[in-house]
Amino acid sequence: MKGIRIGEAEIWLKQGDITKEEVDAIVNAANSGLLGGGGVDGAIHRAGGPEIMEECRQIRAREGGCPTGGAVVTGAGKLKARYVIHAVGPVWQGGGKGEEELLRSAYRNSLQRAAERRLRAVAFPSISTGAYGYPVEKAAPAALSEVKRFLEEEPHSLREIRFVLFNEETYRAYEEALDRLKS
Ligand code: AR6
Repeated sequence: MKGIRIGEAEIWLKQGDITKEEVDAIVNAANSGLLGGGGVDGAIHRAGGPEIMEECRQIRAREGGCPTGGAVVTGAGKLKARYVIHAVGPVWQGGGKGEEELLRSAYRNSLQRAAERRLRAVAFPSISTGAYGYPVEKAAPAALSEVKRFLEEEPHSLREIRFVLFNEETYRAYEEALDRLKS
């Protein structure tokens, strides 16, 4: 595990399966329709049970889903976390379509939703770097610097942000980005 302190909060990196985390909220890498899918989204719905999808359906009926760069909250069903924050990252289209700002926005909005609920501990996956094809060596520094900026500049209740990275390659990319952020 590797970490950095920012004011009263810490950012930690670990390799693992986010569905197992005991935190106030885990973040899902969702799609705008909140329809479920593969990757971390599939794993969260499988482990959490059908209640989460039912709430997603209600949000879709009420608000038409969630825009790219946005984040919406549901309960967490059978998961140990209390909430799931469904964040929608961008599909990578080469980098010239505002992808970095949309990715930063997905992290920022997730943290905003957590702060509104006065949450202390939140776990993130590496949003957009699986099915959505965002290169992880570009996504990792954007994700970490946006979280750091939020913790430094916005009013919040957060004490721990945990990046739970599924594989070695992703973990290494975040580790390198965290080292650069420190220096
Ligand atoms: N815990 C933590 N990370 C995981 C887990 C897990 N259990 N499973 C996979 N990952 P992806 P995206 C990692 O594809 O790129 C879905 O179909 C994975 O290795 O889950 O944002 C949605 O419905 C990768 O590093 O999300 C959307 O349609 C990271 O999570 C679309 O994919 C993100 O990969 C979203 O694509």
